[in-house]
Amino acid sequence: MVKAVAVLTSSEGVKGTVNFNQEGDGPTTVTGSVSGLKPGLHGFHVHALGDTTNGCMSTGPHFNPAGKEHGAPADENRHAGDLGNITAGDDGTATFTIIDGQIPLTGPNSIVGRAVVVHSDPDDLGKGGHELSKTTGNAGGRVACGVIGLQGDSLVHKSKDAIGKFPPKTTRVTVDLPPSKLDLGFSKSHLPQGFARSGRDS
Ligand SMILES: [Cu+2]
Ligand SMILES: [Zn+2]
Repeated sequence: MVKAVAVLTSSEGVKGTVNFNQEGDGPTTVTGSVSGLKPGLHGFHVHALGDTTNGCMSTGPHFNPAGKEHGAPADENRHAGDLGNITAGDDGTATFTIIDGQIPLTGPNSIVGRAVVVHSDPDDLGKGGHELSKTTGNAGGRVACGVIGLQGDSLVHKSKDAIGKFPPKTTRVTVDLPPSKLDLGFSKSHLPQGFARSGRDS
């Protein structure tokens, strides 16, 4: 299981958290909650870049490694980043679960390090007939965004491997053994104060 998360921020009071989970080569499950939105539909995409130096404007276009047109999540002709719309209730909060096969968390088309963006208006899913329909879904401004980053559990098995390659910290406590086994050339009583106490970090 690989896990990633994006913390969405905005200059317009919109905020939220979006979680991504992928098991093996299976689809990615996206769950999230975004608050501070106007009620209704809001375009929801993975954009190509994880660059927020100029706010959400610098996150680039929709993530589109296959060079396709903008579309609906179920369309064959869609950007990989096209996740459709999320729907905010009367309280301005959108809570959602999306399962999608084109946004892996590993491999050459991984979305880790890119950005998730919420728009001010509905995404027309490429079918609105507007000049922007086939590129952005005419979803309006970018009201919130966050960079997708790996979450801790993703690296659990790697951490265990790494730990196995280093001596455990308790090997420093060899001063608890009789001085004759230390072969350090001096006795325990001459060790600096504190040296013999434990292997704990200060
Ligand atoms: Cu977008
Ligand atoms: Zn798109």
